[in-house]
This record gives sequence, C-alpha cells and structure tokens, in this order.
Amino acid sequence: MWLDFRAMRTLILGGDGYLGWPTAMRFSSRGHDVTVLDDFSRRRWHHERSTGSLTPIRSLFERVDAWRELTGHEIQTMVGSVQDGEFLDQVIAEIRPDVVIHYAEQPSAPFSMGSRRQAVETQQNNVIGTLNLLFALRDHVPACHLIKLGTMGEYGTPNIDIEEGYIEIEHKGRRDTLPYPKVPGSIYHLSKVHDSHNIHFACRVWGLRATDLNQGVVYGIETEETAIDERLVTRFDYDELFGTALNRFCVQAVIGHPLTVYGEGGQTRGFLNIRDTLQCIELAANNPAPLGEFRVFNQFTEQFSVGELAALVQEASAELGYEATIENVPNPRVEAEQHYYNAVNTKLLDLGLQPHYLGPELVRSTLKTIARYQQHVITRAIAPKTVWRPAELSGEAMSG
Ligand code: USQ
Repeated sequence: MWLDFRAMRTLILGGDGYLGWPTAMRFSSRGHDVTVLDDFSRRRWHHERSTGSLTPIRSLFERVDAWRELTGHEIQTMVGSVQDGEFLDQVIAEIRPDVVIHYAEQPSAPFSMGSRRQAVETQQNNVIGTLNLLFALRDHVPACHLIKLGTMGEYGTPNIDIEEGYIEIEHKGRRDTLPYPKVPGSIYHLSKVHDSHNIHFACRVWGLRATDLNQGVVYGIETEETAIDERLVTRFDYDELFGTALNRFCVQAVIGHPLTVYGEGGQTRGFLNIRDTLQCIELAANNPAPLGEFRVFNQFTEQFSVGELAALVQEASAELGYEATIENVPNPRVEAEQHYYNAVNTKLLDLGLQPHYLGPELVRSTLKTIARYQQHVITRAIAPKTVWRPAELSGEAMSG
C-alpha cells in the first residue's frame, strides 16, 4: 500500500475556512505537498458585523506554525483572492498542482440575499473566481484534477428523486443523459449552479477533469487533526448568516436560546459530519475523474427535516441538563416547508465512504465542546434578520 503512495501537489483554495483548514491538515498529515490560499474574506465579513467564530481560531500563520511544531509537516501559504485572475494564474503556473480543492467561495445563502451589494459580491467571487481558475488550469496544468465544492441546494426540492448530477430522460421517443435540472433557492445556491455549468463546459470543450461535490449541510466541530491542539481548531459559526442549522441549534441549546426552526420545519436536506467531508475529499482526490469528465457526487450521508434535527438536539441536550425549547419562527426564506425529498448518494459510498451517522451521542459531544466556549457567544447574532422577500415587496405582491 505504502509503496503505491504518490505525494500530490495539493492546492487548497479557501484553506483558512471551516472545511479548508481541516482539509489542509488532513492532506498534509498524509504526506502530500500542501499549499493553502485564502484572502480572509470570511474573517472580514465577520469583522464588519462584529460577529465571529465560537471557537477561538488562530491566524492562518499561527496555525501553520503550530502544525509544523506539532507534526513536523510544512503547509505553504499564499494570500490573495481567486477574483484576481492574474494572481491566480501565477499561483497555478508556479505550483503546478496535481489537485486543486476549491472551497474559496462565499458559502452563505442569507448573506447572498441581504442586499444587492452582497448578491453581487457572492456571484462575482464565486462565478468569476471559478472561471479564473478554469482558465489557469487550462493554460498551465490541463491534467490537474479540480475538486469543486458544489451544493445539494443546486437541485432545490423537486417532486422526483434527485440523481447524482445527471438524469436519463426520454422525450418524444428519444433518450439522452443530461445535467439534472437545477432550481436553487438563493443567489448563493445559484452561483454554484453557474459554476457547475462553467466547469462542465471546460471539461467538455477543453478536456479538463473535475469532480463537483454537491455537498449537503455540514455539522460538527472537530476532526482528528483539529483535536490535536487548541491552536489547530477550526472555525465554528452559529450566527444567522454563516451558521448552519444543526450547528446553530446546538449553540442555542447550550446558551438557553429557543431553537430557531424556520416555519413548519418540514424542510428536508442532506446532512453530513465534518469528518465525512474530509473522507469524501480524500476519496475524490485518490480516485480522480478521467480527463474530459465532469463528475458529480452527491455528498451527504443522511436526510433530516429541520424539525427532526431540533427534536434530536432537544432530546440529547435534556440528558445534559439543558432545557431546550423549540420555536417555529416565521420563515425568513422562501422555500417549501413540506415537500418530497429523496436524493441518491451512492457514488461516494461505492468508493468506500464510511459515514459517521448522527445520533444523540454525537450531539452530546458537540454540546460539551460548545459549552467550553459558550462565553464567546454573541447572542444578538443568532436571530434571523435577513429575509428573502423584503416586507414592502411581499406587501405589494399580496395587494397586487
Ligand atoms: N434553518 C432553520 N433554522 C435555522 C437555520 C436554518 O430552520 O436557524 C433551515 C433553513 O430554512 C433551511 C435549512 O434549515 O431550510 C438549511 O439551512 P442552513 O442555513 O443550515 O443551510 P443552507 O442555507 O442550505 O446552506 C448551507 C451552507 C451552504 C451549503 C448548503 C448545503 O451554508 O454553504 O451549500 O448548506 S444544502 O443545504 O444542501 O444546499
């Protein structure tokens, strides 16, 4: 096994983030040559709002120093934006990566819906950043494997089963396999759809190779590597913009805030543990897509409705002495609150993914970790303020 090992020159875009930093440590611990690139925009977006990570995250440079001190492994760093095409081009020409793992996107649906400026910033960063990357790969390393984080939200909630990227269609007596239809629910999710089209095009026309990981909602606070030392922890967001459902519910339970289920709570999504995100990325990297292929994996391990998640957190937290209440707050989003949902997710399992399933035990261990940092919670950041349909518009729609 070890004799087969080949160190991959690995470039991680967005390597300072919730998933990017743990991925950098995982690939470095495996002996790969890792460079992370980041422009610290997530830290900036928090700074502008006086919000922040629950966990006390160190600067990227302190993290990298701590990682070297603790493991002897070196992670290279580069500071800059994927929106800067010339810079990205130089980075790709210099590093000549075997694999690029692309997390460098604005990941929040509410952020993208907050204002025109935020919507434009989201699509500019995500769509133009990815386009810049595609050209740099074409021109310098066309055989490089691009692993791109897409989202299950690209599909929306259709009333039929969701396939992995493509669907076989019979139409007027003829058959074809075509990209699965996309009906996303936010300007952020739309940006990922646009990316998918651009990457698919680059694979078809230029012969690049890519794996689009349509990831569900990630939860969890720890990975093998972040648990080694407090200086290596990853960020953990719980605010209305960057916190995701289960992570938010866990923080809310610990600080005695009602669990904020939006609307009826029947919204069903695919979920996965942060530890499984790392497994999936490794599986994709170790089994690259063939040249010319735009490969799509649905990356989640279980489906839950948000109401079910809130009930699970309530039950698990009661055993630790927290009395969590569930509040069905008016839904700030425009989304189906009761719907059919059945998404296929077999491709990563076929490659060997071994899921960490969600249960009360896991929720309790997350709650205990959160409790260690609960003095950092900024309570005013929790309630949802960003609405999909501003009041005056919904008023007009109703009267019209
Ligand atoms: N929700 C609540 N209460 C909350 C927060 C969210 O009920 O306090 C509901 C939302 O209305 C939605 C569901 O939970 O129906 C998921 O919301 P979320 O904020 O956890 O996740 P979402 O906005 O869908 O986005 C997150 C990540 C994004 C990723 C996506 C995967 O921020 O980067 O792409 O999950 S997916 O949901 O499969 O599209």
